[in-house]
Amino acid sequence: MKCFEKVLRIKNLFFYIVYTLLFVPVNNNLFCQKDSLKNFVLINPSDSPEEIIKKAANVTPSQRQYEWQKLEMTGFVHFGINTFNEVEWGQHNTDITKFNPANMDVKQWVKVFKDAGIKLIILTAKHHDGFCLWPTKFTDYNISNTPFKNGKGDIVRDLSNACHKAGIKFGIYLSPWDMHEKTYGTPEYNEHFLNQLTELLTNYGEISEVWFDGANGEGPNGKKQIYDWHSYYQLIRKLQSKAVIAIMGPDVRWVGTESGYGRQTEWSVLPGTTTNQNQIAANSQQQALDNAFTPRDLMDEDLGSREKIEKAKSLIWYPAETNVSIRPGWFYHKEEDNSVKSPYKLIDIYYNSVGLNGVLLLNIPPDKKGLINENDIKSLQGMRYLLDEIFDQNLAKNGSVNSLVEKKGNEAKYILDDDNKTYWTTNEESKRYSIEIDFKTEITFNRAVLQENILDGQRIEKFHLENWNEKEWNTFANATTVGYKRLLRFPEVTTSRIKIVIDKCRTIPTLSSFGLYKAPPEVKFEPDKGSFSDSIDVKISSDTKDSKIYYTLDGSVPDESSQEYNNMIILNKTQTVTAIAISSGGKRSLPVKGYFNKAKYKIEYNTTYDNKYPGSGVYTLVDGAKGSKNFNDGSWQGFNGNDLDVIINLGKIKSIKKISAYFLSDVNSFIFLPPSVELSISEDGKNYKVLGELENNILEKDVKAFIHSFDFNVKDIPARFIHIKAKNIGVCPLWHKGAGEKAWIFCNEIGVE
Ligand code: FUL
Repeated sequence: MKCFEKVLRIKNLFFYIVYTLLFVPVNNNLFCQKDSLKNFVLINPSDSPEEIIKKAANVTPSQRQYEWQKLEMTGFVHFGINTFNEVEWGQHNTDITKFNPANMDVKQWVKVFKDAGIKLIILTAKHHDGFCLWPTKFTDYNISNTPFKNGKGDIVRDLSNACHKAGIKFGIYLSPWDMHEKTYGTPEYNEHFLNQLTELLTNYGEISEVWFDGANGEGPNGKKQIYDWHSYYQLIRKLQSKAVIAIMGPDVRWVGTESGYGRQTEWSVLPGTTTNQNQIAANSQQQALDNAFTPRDLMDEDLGSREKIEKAKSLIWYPAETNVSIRPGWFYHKEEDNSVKSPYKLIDIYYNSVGLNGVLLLNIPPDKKGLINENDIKSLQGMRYLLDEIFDQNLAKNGSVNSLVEKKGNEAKYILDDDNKTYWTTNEESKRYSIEIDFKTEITFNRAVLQENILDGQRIEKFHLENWNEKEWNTFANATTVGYKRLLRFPEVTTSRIKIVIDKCRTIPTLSSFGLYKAPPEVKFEPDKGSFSDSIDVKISSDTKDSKIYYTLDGSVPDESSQEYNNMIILNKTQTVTAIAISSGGKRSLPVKGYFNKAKYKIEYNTTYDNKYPGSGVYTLVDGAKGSKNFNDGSWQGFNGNDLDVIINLGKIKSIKKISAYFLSDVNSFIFLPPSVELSISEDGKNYKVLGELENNILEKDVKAFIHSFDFNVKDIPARFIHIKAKNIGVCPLWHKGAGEKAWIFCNEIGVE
């Protein structure tokens, strides 16, 4: 055996020598590059503003930050005991025996993510409730004490294996806040947390991202924890040196919102928090940063302008991660099946995250069965279709590129090759830089992509694009920062020449890549939905000039054989319009639906609804359309702090049997049922008779969102006018987190039978 090992070692040595001989030049380069990466620099009190800008321009990502940035799209899986209780945050003592995903299929998850173009998946190994998805030795509150696979399950194992097999990177979310762990709030908890980290970082192959959330609530004994962040970082560096530490860590920062929309000006170089020269002297640069890094609030609009960095004591490379969920919640809730973000919304998020120098972290939560829902899959497929269609062909590719200033070896032509490592730069600083591209023939485009060579730093502060319109140069797009990637959308431009003009830059600029693209057409309705009284005029438009629009009125997906849209469509009954646009080049939009509902009756308002939640306008309550439990699904009309008081006019005297008023309760979102609803009727609109008042006796505290209908069974009473008065509790009650703030009532229909 020993002898065999020796042979192996000799063999390895042999390979090492051959490898070194063959690849030394390449690798040396790599190492040089690595050595020259400086993601942390101190500012000396004597540094002039110019010197500070120069320093900022030369702060660069560490190798792990650079590898992470190149992923562009990463994915989040929120899955755990919350999935089974349909809550966002669990409790310290939740019964975990409910955890039993019957059709659990991690391969399906990985396929869905991979097909969407996602390159890394982060799993909530432990969320704030403390329940662990792997059989940790350090608490019983874990998957082995659930019925799942008779206690033999390990979702961290299954998902990490499936990811690695599919060539997808794997990351972990280990919530520092642990509501269940009894040592939480004491120094022992830091030991416990390190033990759990050690399990996750040693038993599951390569971990590429460790995600630390900032929430620090109370543990089971009411105490909060003082986290020993630096020992966590040290352990991660030791066990998984390539992993980035995100959010409450030194490598990747939170963009500052969970909407999916980053800043228009997004700097990766930010003021640091340290001034300690000794730390730099005593440690490697990265260790110095880890030791000095203090998690902090990063929600400001301006994080890295000249003004900010000139006041800084140090500068760090600290790029933005833009996290957002495909659904309203992070965990799966059945009631959100119809609130999955549409492909166009996801594309908008893509432009505003990846396209704004960020990395997108998109959450797609599996359901109780352990599967990703088909609505999420459809949306992701739509998003992928659009991304592939948009970025299919770089129309600038065959242009000839010219810049008056360029450095030898870094000529402007390199912005059009497919290699991100080659780039354009200049020898000297100047006030303005301009690169011209001549396509020889006219091209039409409406999207642009720019990339800086961030291995040299992030430098461009302002730029614009011009096209030659046979008379003069005309600006068609402008923006501020570029960084790793900047995507621009603008109305179609047809031209044979363009210019990229850099108006402001920190020292000399670099540009590694440039592209022009033509997106498939997109259709829009005007209005995009609505309720109407007699008839409604619906206009459909496409953002692409040379496209045709087709539509159907029966819900089916239109194609070239469907009705072609020319003018307005006039609807005089409840109908769904489905439209697509097809460009002359054959590029297709996704089908888009518009829902138009004809009101059954007339309605008058004695109180006003809030314009933030208008539902589908004045006929919302009488259009026959109801919605889901999601307050934001567009079906609900909201009254903020005031009552709902309306009169419905049936048009003639009718014999009525039942009146039902549908209200939403979602106390988490400040929406309460009316404490009482009063009904009165009239035949002439002058003399009203009160038929009754229904009270709400449901205790809404601690209850999830639900719809409640106040039903008046009135047994064949003649009436033409129906008067409904629903009281608002006014302000949120004392037990509520918004105590004293205005409360809402939400109504989406008043049904008359
Ligand atoms: C937040 C957490 O509190 C949420 O539950 C979720 O995990 C989100 C990604 O981070 O801060």
